[in-house]
Amino acid sequence: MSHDQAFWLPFTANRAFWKSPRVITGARGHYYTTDDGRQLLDGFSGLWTCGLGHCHPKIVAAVQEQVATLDYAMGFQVTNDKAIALAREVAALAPAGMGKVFFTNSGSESADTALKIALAYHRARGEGQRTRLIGRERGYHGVNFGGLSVGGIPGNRKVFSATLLPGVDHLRHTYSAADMAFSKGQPAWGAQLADDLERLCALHDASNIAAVIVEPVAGSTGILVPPIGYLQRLREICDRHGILLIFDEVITAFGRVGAPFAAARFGVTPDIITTAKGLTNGVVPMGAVIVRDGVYDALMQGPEHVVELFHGYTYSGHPLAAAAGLATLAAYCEEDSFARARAVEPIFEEMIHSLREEAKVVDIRNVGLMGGIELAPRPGAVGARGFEVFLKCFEAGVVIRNGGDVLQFSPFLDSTPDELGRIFDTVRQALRTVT
Ligand code: PXG
Ligand code: PLP
Repeated sequence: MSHDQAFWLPFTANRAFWKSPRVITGARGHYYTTDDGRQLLDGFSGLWTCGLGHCHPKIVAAVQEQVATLDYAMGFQVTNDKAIALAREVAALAPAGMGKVFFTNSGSESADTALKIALAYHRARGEGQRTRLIGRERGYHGVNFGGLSVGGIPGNRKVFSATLLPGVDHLRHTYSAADMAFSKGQPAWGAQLADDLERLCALHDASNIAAVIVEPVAGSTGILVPPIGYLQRLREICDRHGILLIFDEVITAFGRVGAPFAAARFGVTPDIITTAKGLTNGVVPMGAVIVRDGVYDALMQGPEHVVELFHGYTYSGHPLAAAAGLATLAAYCEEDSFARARAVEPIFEEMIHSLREEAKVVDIRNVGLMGGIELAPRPGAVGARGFEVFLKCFEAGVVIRNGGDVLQFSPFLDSTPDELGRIFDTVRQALRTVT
């Protein structure tokens, strides 16, 4: 038997895929090359990952040099120079007072790491009864058991329902079509939805709750932008009850919302920030969990020779990933990428909302360079219409993504008006031919 189709693709309809495979073999700047020699304009920056463009020359050079200098060094009780340097740079970019950085290899690992740090923190302070974790409906925190448990995407949870973590509850999600459809940027309505946390504090007793984890802007679930004042109110409630606030910024960090972090954009500082994707421009897998100094300090107890946190990955702070991260952060700075993204945002906003009158469009949402166009589902075939628009765009030379019937956009931080115009013209044509 041939093993030509041995690869089991993640989050993919595998049988349909192998009937007409879509295979990328190269990339440069804003374009992919396919195995049949076509050039595709990437409207999704990889998978929210590559805001600086593909094969950025300085990142490529840094990785090439690193792999020939230090391939790997033991990461427990020993480390490498690049990991130390990258932690320093990440901390310098982070909100004031968030000065400690724990490295992982992905967003999923970042989410599980953050939840474990929160539990360890409370225990170290003598509040070991604080074990409950609060997520939010429609939240995505990766696919490992911790992140899946606090996550709120029904399709991801269904099969694993009985084996999710106990002691988890969820805030209601922040979407209400009747109150916020076609909002540009943050919806004016909905700050009061944060009060749902007070309901859970009353139900479980706040003294049992360790942490609340939310995406500042929910990405995978179809771009849910936080209502004005919502994140501030979550912060206030957490402070009132001694609960740690975790922002999952795997998508929103490093320029995606026109700032180093969504925390900076929205003016709310959490206790822990999880990142991945844009940390290395997607070039080498890596995540980072950024922690408020006081949380770290609370854990630095006991005899000095004893490990303070029994957690870590073989590849935490991998030198190749750290070299990519250092070059990536330098490029963001040199190219003024976050301010550029902020400057592109109004053009992106105007163009995405120009699709409002197209048939089948029921909502359009955006903030920073994150955008979603929600389509009415085809009766009896939820998600089919969104997937067909994705396919039509791919055939027409533009890569977008669909999460069910929400078309998703994540253009490069230095996108030009012409590129954005081509992306949305292609989507418009696809919408006019899809049934
Ligand atoms: N948290 C958030 C907020 C994410 O967006 C993860 C955690 C998990 O990261 P890893 O690196 O383990 O995949 C993510 C990942 C989509 C899509 O369609 C988004 C992600 C993954 C797959 C699809 O928007 N984000
Ligand atoms: N499984 C086994 C048998 C291992 O020895 C290890 C690490 O040493 C792991 C899983 C975890 O791998 P990682 O540290 O890459 O997450």
